[in-house]
Amino acid sequence: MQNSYRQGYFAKRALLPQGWAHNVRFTIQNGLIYDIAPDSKEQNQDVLLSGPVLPTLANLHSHAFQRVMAGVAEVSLNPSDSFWSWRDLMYKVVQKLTPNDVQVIATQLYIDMLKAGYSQVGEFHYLHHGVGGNAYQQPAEMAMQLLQAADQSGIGITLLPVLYSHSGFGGQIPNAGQVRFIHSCDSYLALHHACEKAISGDRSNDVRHKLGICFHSLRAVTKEQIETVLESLNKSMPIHIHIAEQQKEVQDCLNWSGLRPVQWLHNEIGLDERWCLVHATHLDNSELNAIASSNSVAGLCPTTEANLGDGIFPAVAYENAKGRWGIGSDSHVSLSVIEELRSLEYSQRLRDQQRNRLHCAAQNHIGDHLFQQALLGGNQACDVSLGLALGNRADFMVLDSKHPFIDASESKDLLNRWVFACNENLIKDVFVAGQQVICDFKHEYEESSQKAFTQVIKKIMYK
Ligand code: NGQ
Ligand code: ZN
Repeated sequence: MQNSYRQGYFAKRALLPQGWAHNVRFTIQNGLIYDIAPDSKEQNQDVLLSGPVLPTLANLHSHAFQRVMAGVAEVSLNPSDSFWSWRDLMYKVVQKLTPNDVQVIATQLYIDMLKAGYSQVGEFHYLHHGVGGNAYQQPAEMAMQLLQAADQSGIGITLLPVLYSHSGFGGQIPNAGQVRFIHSCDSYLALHHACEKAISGDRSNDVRHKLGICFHSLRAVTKEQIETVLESLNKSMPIHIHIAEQQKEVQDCLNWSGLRPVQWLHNEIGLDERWCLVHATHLDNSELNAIASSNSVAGLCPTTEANLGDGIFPAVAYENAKGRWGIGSDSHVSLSVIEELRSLEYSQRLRDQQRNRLHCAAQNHIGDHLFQQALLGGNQACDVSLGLALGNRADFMVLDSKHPFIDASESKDLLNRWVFACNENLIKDVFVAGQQVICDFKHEYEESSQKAFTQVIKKIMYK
């Protein structure tokens, strides 16, 4: 898949792990960065990159199918509209989707992610079965649609097949809206092996595809199930779970176990750097410190969390405790790295009635700090190495040098300009594992993908 020829690239400025550098020359071989040096000279056969070069990010939390309903739940139907009434609507959409629909939706979604500066997607995949809950002959049928969508778009995917068995704490039986999600431990392990086979078959040489373990939430699995799965599967894969997103979930967990969700997970299972705790919105101090000191990643999805009315993640306190975090676009009401980062910072400002909340001793530029943290957290949660450094996967994006803010800004201001003062898309070119997937703002298959997606939206939402 990747090119074994070694190609050179040259950028007048590029964001390296140590900060902005000038006259950066790097070469790529087999999809990886073979060498990289600032203060270099352009060489004859080099590709000249036309603007500032940045790493792309991993989008650590996605439910691809939800893109089809993005924006239509913004209708007041009841004074008590909530996360839970949104979920009822989402379950209705779920009942209609065919494997081909999922592939069409995901392909367009992944193209849009690439255009937004994400080059890896953590796909939290729980729509496993046919209508009515009938298992497909091939247990990984739906997962394979997602892998194909990733292949067509050129994005890297960290496939996270989800174990989902129950509707509430203490092993409650699933409800009618959940029948397409449900696995026992045994059937989950079979699914996981089928996914592994799908990835390690034709795609085994592909540095873009990864596999992880996933529990939908503490509502959906029992302690015994978590233990069995973790015991049965490879010990190095990332582990994702939704946790403590809504106050009701915290309260239900307390009623069931006497413990708050993160406390329960920390005490009963244990946390380490393999874990990505998605949302983790509602934390007391001891939970916040437990996540931070375990080196787990908090999987923050600021635009979805705002859209669903979850609450405000305590990011200032969490960063003071040296907590790691990354970003995800989750329900896909927004596909924009900058909007996720900006929303996170602004939520802290609105709560604290202060400015400039997220920064660190080494970095007082908010945009730079946010971008760097999201890069590291996304890498850890999705099991990838993005970032312009030797040996890393050769993923990067080029910003539009024609834009006055990009052209005129000194490097120290560039990320702040982009994150806080630009709404138009300034991502001109995107490369994944050395292959150019976005060229002058466009994706090769964009037109046909958009046509197919339009038909699926009409069929699912308006027929
Ligand atoms: C999901 N999404 O599984 O898609 C969830 C909602 C639930 C978010 N938490 C459903 N954003 O948690 O039960
Ligand atoms: Zn989610």
